[in-house]
Amino acid sequence: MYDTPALREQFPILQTTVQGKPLIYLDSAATSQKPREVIESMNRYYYESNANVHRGIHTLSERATQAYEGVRKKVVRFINASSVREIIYTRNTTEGINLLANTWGRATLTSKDAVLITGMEHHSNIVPWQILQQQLGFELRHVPVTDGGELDLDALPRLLDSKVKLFSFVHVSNVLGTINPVEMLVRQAHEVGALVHIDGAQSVPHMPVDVQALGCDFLSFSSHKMCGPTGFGIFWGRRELLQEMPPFFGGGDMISVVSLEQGSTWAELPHKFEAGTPSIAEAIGLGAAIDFLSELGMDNVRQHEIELTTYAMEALSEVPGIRFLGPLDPHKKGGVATFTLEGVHPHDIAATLDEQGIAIRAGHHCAQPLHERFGIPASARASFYLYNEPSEVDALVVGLRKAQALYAL
Ligand code: C6P
Repeated sequence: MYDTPALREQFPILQTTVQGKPLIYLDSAATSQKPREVIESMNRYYYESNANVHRGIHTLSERATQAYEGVRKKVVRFINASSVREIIYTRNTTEGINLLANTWGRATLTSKDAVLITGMEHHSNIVPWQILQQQLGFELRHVPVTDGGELDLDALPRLLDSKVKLFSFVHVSNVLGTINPVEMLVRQAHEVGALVHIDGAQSVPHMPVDVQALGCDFLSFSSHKMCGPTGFGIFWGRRELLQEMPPFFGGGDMISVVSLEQGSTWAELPHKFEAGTPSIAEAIGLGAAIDFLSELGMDNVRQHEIELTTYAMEALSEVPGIRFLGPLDPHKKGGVATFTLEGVHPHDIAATLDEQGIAIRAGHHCAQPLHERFGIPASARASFYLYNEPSEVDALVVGLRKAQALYAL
């Protein structure tokens, strides 16, 4: 394991104050904080190597291209992909899913088909399919969620039949924290001939993720939740599938030949899916974030979160009127504690905590259908990452008692 106080020193923002109090940042599921090395890697790029990639013959452009393309190898190792050709740069998880819907989905799906999602999806794994459904007329099904916040696997046999061409589901729920049984779900989907897309937004930053071991066909995740910069993400797909898929955006860099008379042909993977000048500094920042996480070891990151979540679930359950959403067992969930507090609106909880320098998220967390399932419009969520400590959980508990004293009848 690593030394958390020493690690915290590497995150400049954790030394800051909010409302005159030391910052306690418990909102890493929304976006993580960035270590100095990530921030400096991006600064270094702008100070020393800024140039467009793939375009210039000059030294700076070659330097920028090497740094930018080198990150693909780091991503390959991080998720155990087979080749850099499978690593598509995007803006975020949302763009990855829209890419899948608008390329594979648009080319494949007909009104005779079905797409299966689940009742615990983030809006970014619901809305792209709904938009496409309106245009193509396929059936959009979902696996229901149990009272305990897990997928209702008993419902799977009636939902997962040969009409289903894609099962797209979240690995770790951003609200419930539930870790879904990916390998088993992939096996069942493949048995009926469906492909599988995993929303890895909340898993890749927090635990080892090996796409070959999971057996999935596509994976999307965001850099900003894993110590990297915003505006950057990864869409991974099996090479033979990507090869067959049409491009997403058209423009510079994604073509082989463009002719006004003959039309255009596409670049080889992965560039077929990457049009226009990309986010170069952000790619380099993600590379530094992957180095940082790899040095810590993703097993250690996961272990730290299990220990902290165990501590948090015990401490929080002492708060009267608290009701948790999702599994209670920290081994079955990611590092989140999502709850409602009797008599206090989640927004009032968050505002009261903010006055004490504590950042959590309140609202529907871009998962409205899930909140509807539990009959609530909103919840409060504390989310933990590799830099959080038990003393911050203690402060959260004190803060919640204050909110109760202020608002509860
Ligand atoms: N969830 C949260 O506070 P983007 O915005 O594209 O980087 O990630 C979208 C996304 C997709 N799937 C899951 C499971 C997610 O948690 C998120 C982002 C943040 O929960 C911001 S809404």
